[in-house]
This record gives sequence, C-alpha cells and structure tokens, in this order.
Amino acid sequence: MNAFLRAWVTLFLMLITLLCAAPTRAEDGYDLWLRYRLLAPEQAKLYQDHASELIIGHATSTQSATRSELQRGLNGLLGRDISLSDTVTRDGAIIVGTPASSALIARLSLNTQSLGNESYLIRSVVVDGHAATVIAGREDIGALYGAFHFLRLLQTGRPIDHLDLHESPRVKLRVLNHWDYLNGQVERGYAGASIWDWWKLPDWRDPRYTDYARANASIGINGTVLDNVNAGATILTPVYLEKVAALADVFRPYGIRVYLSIRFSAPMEIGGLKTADPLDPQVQAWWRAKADEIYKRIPDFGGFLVKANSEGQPGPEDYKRTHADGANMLADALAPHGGVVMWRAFVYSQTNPEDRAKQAYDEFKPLDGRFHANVLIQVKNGPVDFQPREPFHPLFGAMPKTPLMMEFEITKEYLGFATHLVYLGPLFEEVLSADTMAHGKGSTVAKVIDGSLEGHTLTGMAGVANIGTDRNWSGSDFNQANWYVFGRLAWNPTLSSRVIAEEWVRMTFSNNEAFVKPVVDMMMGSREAAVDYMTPLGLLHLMGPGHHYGPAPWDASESQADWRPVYYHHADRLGIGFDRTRTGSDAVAQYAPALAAQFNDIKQTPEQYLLYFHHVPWDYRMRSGQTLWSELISHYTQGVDDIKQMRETWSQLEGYIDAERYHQVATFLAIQEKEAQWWRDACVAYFQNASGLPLPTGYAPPAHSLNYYESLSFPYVPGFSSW
Ligand code: BDP
Repeated sequence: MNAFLRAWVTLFLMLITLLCAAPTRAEDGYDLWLRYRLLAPEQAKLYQDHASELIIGHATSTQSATRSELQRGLNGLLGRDISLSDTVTRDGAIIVGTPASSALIARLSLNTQSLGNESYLIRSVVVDGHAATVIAGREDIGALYGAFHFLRLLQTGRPIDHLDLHESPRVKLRVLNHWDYLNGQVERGYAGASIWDWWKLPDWRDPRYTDYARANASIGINGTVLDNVNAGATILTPVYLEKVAALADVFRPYGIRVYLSIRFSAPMEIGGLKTADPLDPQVQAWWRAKADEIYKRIPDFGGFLVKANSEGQPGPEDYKRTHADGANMLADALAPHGGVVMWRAFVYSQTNPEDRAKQAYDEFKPLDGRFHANVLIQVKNGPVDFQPREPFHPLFGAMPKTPLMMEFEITKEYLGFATHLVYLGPLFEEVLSADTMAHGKGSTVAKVIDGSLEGHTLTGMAGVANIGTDRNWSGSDFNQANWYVFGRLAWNPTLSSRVIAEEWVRMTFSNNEAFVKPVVDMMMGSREAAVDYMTPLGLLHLMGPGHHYGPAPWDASESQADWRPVYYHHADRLGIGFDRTRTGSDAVAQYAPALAAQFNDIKQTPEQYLLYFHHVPWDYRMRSGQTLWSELISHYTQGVDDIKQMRETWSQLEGYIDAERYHQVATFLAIQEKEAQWWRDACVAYFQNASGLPLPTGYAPPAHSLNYYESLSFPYVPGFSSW
C-alpha cells in the first residue's frame, strides 16, 4: 500500500470510528427527551419505507411549529432530509394537519369532527394508491400533539406500519406551577435560578422559552403559572404584565396558556385601596379592571392561582370571609374572559391546635357546592405536605360538587433535591390509583381528577416545576423524568408509570435493551428506596427545619408546632407514630366509612401507613413476625442497600451512553448513597435514643453519635436561604 493510499485508509477508519462513536458523543442534557439523535441502523430499518415526504401547512404559528418539529425530529432520527410536498407522490408520505389546514385531510374524511380540541389521530392510510401516515387533529394543537406522539414512536423504536391511534387528554388543565420569584430565585428549586429573565423581558425572548414550550407541548402540558404561590403584587403591575404577555406570545403556538399566582391583598399594595375584603364593591371592581387589563394584553390568559390564609399569606379570612367568598370574587372578574381560579386547599393555621392533616378538609368540605363554575380547588396529593409517602388526601371524593385539581410536587423538596435519583412516577401512580371508595368501590383519585366520577368537565392537574437555568433544566438528568411523567399522567392519569419510565429512558438515553431494562427497574425501585432511608412505615416530616435538607427527627426549633418533626412521630420509650384513630385525632373519619374503618384498625392498616395512623408500641408484631423496632431498622437499612445496588447497576452501564451524563449520574448516585447512609444513621441513632432498645443483631450501628448528627448545620441550602 503506498503512503497516499495508507493515508486515505487511515482517514477512512478514523471517520468510521467517529461515526460509530456518534451515539455516545458528549451531551449536556439540554435536549431533554427531544434529542432526535440518529437511530441505530436496526431501528432505522423499521422506517426505511416511511417518511419519504412531509405534507404539512405553515399558515399558522402552530402549524409552523409542528412542521419544524417534524423536520427536526425526522431528519435527526433518520439521518436524511425529508422533503416537503403538496401532494402525495410516493409511498411513505406523512400528512399532517386539520381538515381546515389540509385539503388532503379534508378529503380523507377521518371524522375529525368527533375529536376534542386537543385530540388527534394517527392512522396508516392509502392515498392515491400510495401508503401514507396521516396525523390529524380537529385543531392545529391536536396535530402538534400528534406529531410529538409520532416522533415518540420513532424515538422509542416502535413499528409504524399499521397505525390506528386516537388520543384525547383526560384532564383539561395540565399545568406547571413555577415557584419562581421575580428576583430570579426559585423556592424549593434545585436546578439553578428562574428561567424567566424578567429583567430583559419583554424585549429579549430567550430561545430557551421556545424549547421550554416544545418540551411541555411534547407531553401535553398546556398551562404554566409563572410565579410563586407565595406571591407578591408586583407581577400585576403594567410593567410586569407586559413581560408576561411576551412569554404568552412565545408559548401560544405550543398551546400553552399563562396563569399567574396572585397576592390576595394586591388591591391594597398596588391599588391604593384600604381593604382587600372580597365583598367590598371597590375591591371587586379593582379585580374586574385588573382582569380586563390582563386580557387586553393576553387574550388567552388562563387565570389565577391563589394561596390564601396559609403560611402567612393574606386571604379572605382576614375579613372573616370564607375561601368561597375569596375565590368567587376573583372568578367573577375572570369569567367574562373565560379564565379560571385555581384556589389551593393547602391551608392550615398557626393558631389551630387541630391535627394539621385534618385542617384542609375541615376548611373546604363544608364549602362544597359554594364555588362558582370557573373555580377549581387545587389539592396536594397528601393531607400533610408532599412527603415521600402519605395516604391520599381525604378531600378527593369528598367534594363531589366542586372540581378538584391534583397538585403534585415535581421538584424534590422532600426527596433528595437534585442529586438523589428518585423517579416520582410510582408516587404519582400510587396516589392516582388509590381508591377513595367515596362513591363505591373503584372511585379512584384518578377518576376524581379526570372528572369522570363526579361529572365535571373542568378538570386539572398541577405539578410544582423542577425547572431552572441549569443546562439540563432539572438539576440532574434523572429529574427530567419527573417532569416527563407528570405531563404524561396529566394527559392520562391511568397510564402506568413503568411504561412512561421506559419511554423516557429510550428517548433520553438509549434504545439498547441491555440498558433500558436495568435502568427502568432502577427507576421503579428508587422511590421506595427513598421512603425506606428517609421515612419508612408511614413516618413523615423528619427533615431539617426550614431548608428541608437531611434528617432532623429531633428538631423542635421551629416556631410553629406542626413544622417540627417531633410533632409528627411522637417517639418515646413506649412507641412511635401519630394516633389518627377515633380515639386519637380522628383524622380517619375524613375518609369514606369503609376506609375509615380500615385505617382505624391497626391490623387492617397497610403497613406503609402504619405510623401515619397509629401510635404503636415498639414491640408490636408486624406481619413479617418481627417487632416494629426491628422492622423499622430493617427498612432504614434496606433503603441504603438499595442505593448501593443502584450504584452497582449503573456501574455496569458505562459505555451505553455519553461519558458526560454517565459520570454525572454515577457521581450523584455516590452522593445519594452517602446521604442515604446519613439519613439512616441519624434516624436510627435518634429512634434508638428514644426507644432505649438495642439494635437488632446483624445491623451496623450508626457511624456517629446522635450528638454529631444534631450538631450539623447547613448554611446556603439551595431553594431556601434568602427569602
Ligand atoms: C411547602 C414548602 C413551602 C411552600 C408550601 C406551599 O416547604 O416552601 O410554600 O409547601 O405549598 O411544602 O405553599
């Protein structure tokens, strides 16, 4: 071989190596699950007779967005340029649109009239003798959702030869709640600062806003509340409304409406009024005028989210009015424009000595039927507060005349912040599939939320966002899965969290089965592992005061009793747990009679909720035959072992994905193991001190003394320090 030829061969080999290495080239997580990287050859083969040409309009901004997403997706996945066409000229065409936007679709008479606004169908058809795939909606947004679904099929390696899909969202309002302050901080945010660059808005529309909208639309999210529920009044001033309008413009093509958290006392703070009493005509007029002003700028504005009379926020009770008075007053201002009020049920008071878990129900249940038609009550999944595990909120099923929205926390305030790998799908699914028994067996929370149980058409699900300026958006690659699963379950609350995890893994990392299976298994077990090393057997609220980082079961420093861990576990020499039975706080009575009886009886209570409902002696015999004390220690230890196992699993997967993401996950898992051990050891040390019992044989003692764990302090914890 002469030198010239050798050089060419070397160059060729280098090129091949580079090409082969392409799937694992550096990635920073920015693309989320919309990576559209070249499919492996065996997958691409599935689609060789497809995607020959794309027939799609671009008359509206949503159509343009759909078109560019499909081009970007198909070109990336298949590695070829898909040509645009007006007619079907060969097999494999993709036809996208609505009967109004596409003469071809109108001609196919697909019965799109029976579809809802956001619904779509994807069907394999024959047009003018050619095999084609049609993605059709009644409205543009349906076609966009359909396009994302179609891309997902390719991204996850599914066959597309004989498609006949029909999808409609089961929930109407699928909304992210950003707990973002106007100064850029994010309350309980672990992914950097707020992505809203308020200072540069409205002029500078960061391209990131468009990517945010794409990501949300890809999973069907159709609303976003831009500011924190602990709201200031400034967001309602003209300067800020102009900024809000700019964001609304960016999101509109993607079917996303903006909403605002409002401060109930805004008429006083920025309106110069002496009161914010919802029954005061001047206050009512102020809100009406404010709503008119907002809709002038943002004709499709979604409405208001309100946290009132809770944790120091102002509200109607300041004027001896009810939550219904407050919500209805705002609802009336929004109603002429089609807006809604999402009024939070997360209400408990500093002065009420009642069990905190009971207070929201006590407050809201009597108001059922008193809210105007455009009010939804937004209820956290559990009665206390987004803990690693709680039973479902007893309000679900208890207010049949009122639309109840679900509120999940996607950001992992209580589940290890950014670094712990905790997939929240199983948590969400556990709550949604819980049977409230409110209207007989099968009255699941999902059916309350989607309106089917009690006949509501106004329905909603909210998720407290985990999004920030971090390059990977969510603070870690695996946290992206929690954003993803929220959207998918908001679209259809009966989907399986495992199926969703698998979709996500395939799109985010790899379709290689040797990777997918162990990673999905790891994700599915991760929430239970966290429950075990943090709050097993129905314990909750054991985290550090204020910042909520790390274990502090001993803590009694908070000003308010029900902010203190000791309030929740009641551990002493005799036993542990919160007695919510009939002879205790009687929180059980807030559930449907059959469930109340079950939770009231220690023998029938599922052990995962044992210490939530019962105060139990340490020597109580668990179903396993072990004492409660031994079982508690075994759960704590199991949690740590599970994380060790997750690390082991991950260590086998190097090389399947790019080195950057691989190494960050590996390092975060190491942090998680360290912190799981810390949680376990600190809790074991504390509960051992409380019980006075020796550790069961075979279990390692905590690495340090209880004093040591109690002495730790954590300045500058993210998501908390400076408000
Ligand atoms: C708690 C959070 C706090 C929120 C509150 C809420 O610690 O930061 O303001 O929920 O949901 O869990 O209003």
